[in-house]
Amino acid sequence: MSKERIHEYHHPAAGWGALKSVGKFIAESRAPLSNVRALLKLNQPDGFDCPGCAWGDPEHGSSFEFCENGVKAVTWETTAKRVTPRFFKRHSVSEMMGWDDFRLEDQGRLTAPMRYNAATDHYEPIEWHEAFDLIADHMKALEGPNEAVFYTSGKACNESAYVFQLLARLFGTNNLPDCSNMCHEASGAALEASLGVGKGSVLLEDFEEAEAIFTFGQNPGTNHPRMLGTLREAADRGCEIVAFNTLKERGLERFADPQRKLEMATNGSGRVSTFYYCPKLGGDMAAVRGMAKVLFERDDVTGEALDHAFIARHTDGLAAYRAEVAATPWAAIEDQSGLARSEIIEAAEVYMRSNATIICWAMGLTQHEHSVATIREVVNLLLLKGNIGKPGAGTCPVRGHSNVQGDRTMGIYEKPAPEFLDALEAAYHTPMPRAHGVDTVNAVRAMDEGRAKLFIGLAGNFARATSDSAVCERALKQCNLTVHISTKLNRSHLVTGQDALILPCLGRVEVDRKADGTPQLITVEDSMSMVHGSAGIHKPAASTLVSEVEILTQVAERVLGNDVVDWAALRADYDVIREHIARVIPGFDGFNERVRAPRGFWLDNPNVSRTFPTETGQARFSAAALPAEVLHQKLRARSNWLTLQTLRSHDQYNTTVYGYNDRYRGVEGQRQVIFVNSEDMARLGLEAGEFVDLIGDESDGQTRRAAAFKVVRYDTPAGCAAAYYPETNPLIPLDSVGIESNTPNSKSVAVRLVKSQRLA
Ligand SMILES: Nc1nc2c(c(=O)[nH]1)N[C@H]1C(S)=C(S)[C@@H](COP(=O)(O)OP(=O)(O)OC[C@H]3O[C@@H](n4cnc5c(=O)[nH]c(N)nc54)[C@H](O)[C@@H]3O)O[C@H]1N2
Ligand SMILES: Nc1nc2c(c(=O)[nH]1)N[C@H]1C(S)=C(S)[C@@H](COP(=O)(O)OP(=O)(O)OC[C@H]3O[C@@H](n4cnc5c(=O)[nH]c(N)nc54)[C@H](O)[C@@H]3O)O[C@H]1N2
Ligand SMILES: [Mo]
Repeated sequence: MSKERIHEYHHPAAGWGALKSVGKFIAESRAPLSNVRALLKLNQPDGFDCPGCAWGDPEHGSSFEFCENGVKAVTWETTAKRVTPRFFKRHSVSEMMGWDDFRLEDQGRLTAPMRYNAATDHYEPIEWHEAFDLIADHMKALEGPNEAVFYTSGKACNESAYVFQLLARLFGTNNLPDCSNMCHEASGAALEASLGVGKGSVLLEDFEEAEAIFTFGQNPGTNHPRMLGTLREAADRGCEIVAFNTLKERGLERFADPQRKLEMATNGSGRVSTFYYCPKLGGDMAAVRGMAKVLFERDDVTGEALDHAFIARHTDGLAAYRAEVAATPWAAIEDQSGLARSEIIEAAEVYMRSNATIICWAMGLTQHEHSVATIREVVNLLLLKGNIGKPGAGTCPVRGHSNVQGDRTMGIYEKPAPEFLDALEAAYHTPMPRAHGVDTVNAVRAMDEGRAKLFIGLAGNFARATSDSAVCERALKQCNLTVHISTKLNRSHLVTGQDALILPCLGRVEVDRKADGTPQLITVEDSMSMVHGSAGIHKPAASTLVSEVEILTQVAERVLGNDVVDWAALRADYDVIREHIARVIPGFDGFNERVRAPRGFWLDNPNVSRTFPTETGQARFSAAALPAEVLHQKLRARSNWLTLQTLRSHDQYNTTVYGYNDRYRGVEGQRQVIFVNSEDMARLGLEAGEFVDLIGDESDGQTRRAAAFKVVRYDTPAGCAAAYYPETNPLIPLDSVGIESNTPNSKSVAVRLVKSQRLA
């Protein structure tokens, strides 16, 4: 761990800092040469899909796409460190419960299937076939299929996701929660309601034609570094970039491209955003409402601010929306957004002068109580100027995990559409469960209340990623069996049910071979609905590792038999899985041929041709009132409470902590920090560098605390603080969720700060 230090970061994002950091990660993974080889194959036509993020690949992928994020993800997976049965013999589960997230995953790749022994408090080796039998026995012993929960993280490829949902549904349940429930659920719900398709409508090419690009609640410098290059190119050709972010994120402000030699040599600092606004947490709906107000007012005068032809032909609900906007007073807009009317007018001017606008967003919009309404308001703004279904314009929810969008396409969803179930029934001649299953928050409730007794996690770190950590852990511990299909050790493995298994699997960079030695292909779908193949190139981390598909089909075979599905055929050749997918899921005809084309293929999104499969067949304006008060307004009157957003540092991938630096925010060697505005520090009597404990809402009797966070003075709007996830998940009540999305409100958490006993 490097020395603890807080300082101001003056350099542009990416640039030399990123190169230095990359060198460090390659060296520390202890497998330098093979890593470099792996990197050269990353996101290339014949390589493997980067496990980093879901940003699209350029059309002509001949040049090596450099990305710090990708380097970290790959070196983390190709590390030479190993977690063997001997390791588990040395360390009890109770001992490892005292380790932090970095230390757990830094032990290296899991190598052997392990079963928890409560008597010794150690994980002990188990044979693969015994593990499969054990899971099957537990599943068969349940009183009903809804007692099982099948969780998926967006790292899972299309083939394993399809098999996983098929196993769950043939078993009889739609209990298929996923990381999307905590991530872009609100985007899907809002887009589905407004436009009839729960996915973004832009392609990477659209960024080359946009005249303005707005980003809301997103930190691409850290979380989607390849997007920075796209934004930079757009800025270079005169496209206006407008950022709405509660924090001044370095990557959005300035950026030096490692692929441009001159810029690197001069440490040039090209501006990325032309305009940068810092709304208060949860204040974006008000900001966008204000922009719409400016558009309507201008149109009343000129008759040209709106795209009347588009609105008449393709939308409904304008009159109600117009009335709602007119009824929203500027005072409410300014108070809720924390932005001045003049700033909102300035942003609206950019929007009005652009003939093609893309709006991007991520967790800063999706993890609030009013996220669905906010994203529908963003769509309203796009509709006003016909910015959907034309080149250079559209919606761009920037996804997180590399295949989170694909997993949903494959049917990982607790509320499947009836047509999807019909297609499964037609293909397998077996009735499918129709009742909705549980999402992540409801899965925790079901386990906590004894309604669910078996948990299987396909990738991910459920116990750590989910809100209300103490409640979530209590829930998992009550299960008869917990199973985690994983590449690395994490906290979820330590939160054991009465019986518990860790099943290690191949990572995406590794070769997965058929019985005859030829390599298998897997597929993924990116944020822009491009489906492409991925094949690992590395020797597996251990000869004992098997693929996710192998694990899932072995379990399925034991539980369901081979009458309906020939599971052995699925695992023998993933082409067979893709044939099943082609039969069931629209858009996948000829899957096996099309995915072998150099850049794969695009899944048609009807929005692109201005088709809106909503209830009315039109794109729908939504006329919701602004929330009466968002959290920062509610807490204003309560002394020493702040609204906390929980976000990612530069050195982490969700619950995977690569290191303790957050380069662009000037934090070194530590993660237990809370960023607080100067005025709030004065009001609360806090000094920079002193330690506070964070206390969440405990009004329901549940203790919610996170101890010893160092106060860092930071340029964040008054009343709004920030700290890293997942350390702050114990503070978020399970019931604090978004309306219609049921996503934990990770970006508006009520917290009280008290000086730490330890170091006060
Ligand atoms: N290196 C790295 N890459 C990743 C990940 C990672 O952990 N590490 N995670 C992946 C995943 S799963 C996801 S979902 C994405 C996440 O990508 P992001 O959404 O960029 O991730 P967060 O760190 O949660 O950042 C939220 C951003 O929104 C801003 N924000 C918070 N609340 C508000 C608000 O109310 N209004 C506005 N306007 N801004 C707000 C914050 O200041 C912050 O810049 O990244 C993916 N890529
Ligand atoms: N407070 C707060 N909570 C949040 C968020 C937030 O912003 N704030 N963000 C939410 C978001 S956006 C998301 S997406 C979720 C993330 O939730 P998850 O997706 O559940 O969590 P990850 O940290 O991505 O999972 C990491 C683990 O995945 C396993 N893994 C990695 N690669 C592979 C693979 O190829 N195969 C298999 N089988 N396993 C693999 C490793 O064992 C690793 O320990 O967290 C959510 N939770
Ligand atoms: Mo995510």
